[in-house]
Amino acid sequence: MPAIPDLPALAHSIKAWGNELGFAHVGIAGVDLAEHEQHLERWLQAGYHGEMDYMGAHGSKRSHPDQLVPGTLRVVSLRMDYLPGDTRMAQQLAQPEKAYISRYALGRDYHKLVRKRVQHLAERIQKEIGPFGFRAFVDSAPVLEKAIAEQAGLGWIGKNTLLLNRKAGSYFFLAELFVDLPLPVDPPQVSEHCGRCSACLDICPTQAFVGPYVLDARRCISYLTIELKSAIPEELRALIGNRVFGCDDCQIVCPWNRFAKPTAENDFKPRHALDSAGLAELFMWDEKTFLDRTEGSPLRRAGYERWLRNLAVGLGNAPSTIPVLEALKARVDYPSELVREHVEWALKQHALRSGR
Ligand code: B12
Ligand code: SF4
Ligand code: SF4
Repeated sequence: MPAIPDLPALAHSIKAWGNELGFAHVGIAGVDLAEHEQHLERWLQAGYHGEMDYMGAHGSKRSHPDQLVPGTLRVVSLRMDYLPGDTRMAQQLAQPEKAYISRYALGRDYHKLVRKRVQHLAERIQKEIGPFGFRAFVDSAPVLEKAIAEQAGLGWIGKNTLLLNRKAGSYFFLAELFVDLPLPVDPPQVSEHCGRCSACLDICPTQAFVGPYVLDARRCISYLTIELKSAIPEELRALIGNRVFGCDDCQIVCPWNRFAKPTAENDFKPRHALDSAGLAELFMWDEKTFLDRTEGSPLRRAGYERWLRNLAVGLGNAPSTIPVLEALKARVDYPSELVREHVEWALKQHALRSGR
């Protein structure tokens, strides 16, 4: 029979191993997320999830880790920084002919990379104590990741609905290791440090926040450019500006992100100069170029057709320069109805602005 592990010492080692594997912060939570379950239910009832049917598709599993993976007693919550240093976010956003790609998406897709690291952590624990029950998750499963992170003491859920940490801001991914070990839990974060600030709510280009802590995803640019499969609602197109994949405005403006640290992961650094590319240049990529240059990148999630849809919106909001107009005209006969309709809309914006 394997020896019963010294649980406090094991918890301590898990955190140290997590840090060695590139996680900036590791905490341990129990499985009671009752308060968050109610918030989730209200959010779903209001329909704020839009087309993201998966958000409501798993019954109560999302707020009960022990229903998702029976036998789970604790959740090890981990965060990994992703912000590449010197990405000139504000400058890129302020140049309407440039494409703004949200900073988490400039390099390699995080899902596999982070999950593999969590898996390594589990293997390290196994080496120490022998077989035990575990599951590793990053974003892709029905898990209330921010609520778990708050319970594990990694930070608080801010008014922008993201997990914030006083020493690190919010530019990080969250991941979890569900375990069947009765490890000692960390004190949950009970204080919140948004105070009277409302910068994120005020800056949101599409006014997607219904109020503090509540986001109507259907208006969020991240949803519109990444999750939404159909046409982008016309009344929101002008508000999207040059944001073509995700949006960072409610993080850029957050005072706690002054403390964000650049990522140590080379894989998250920008590929193909995506942090400074022009809209017209990206719109002229053919499908093969798109597939080649987005291999292993989060941008693949959009697919080529929606990539063009998003860029057409950006081009419609750009100044009427020759490269912008030529790029749009080159795609007026594009075979996809979705793309054509957005190109027509974009050309109409230029015609309206020039009074034609
Ligand atoms: C669905 C989803 C989205 C949707 C909806 C976002 C949302 N706020 O729910 C869309 C597509 C819009 C989106 C966008 C983004 N996302 Co996202 N997303 C998720 C996902 C899959 C689920 C989030 C969720 O559970 N939503 C359900 C609703 C109910 O939760 P909520 O709005 O956060 O509300 C919570 C609190 O605000 C509170 N609450 C709710 N109502 C009320 C009311 C009151 C009065 C109070 C006090 C509290 C309260 O309780 C709720 C439950 O904990 C998670 C991964 C995961 N599995 O958790 C990633 C995740 C949240 N996303 C992430 C990221 C990085 C982003 C973007 C920054 C990407 C980008 N640059 O474009 C944007 C940020 C937009 C924003 N401000 O949230 C990271 C966030 C990391 C962090 N530091 O927090 C996550 C954790 C993925 C990951 N593994 O790293 N996302
Ligand atoms: S990501 Fe952008 S659009 Fe979405 S809530 Fe934040 S500021 Fe608004
Ligand atoms: S911008 Fe202000 S209100 Fe919004 S999350 Fe940051 S501290 Fe909180």
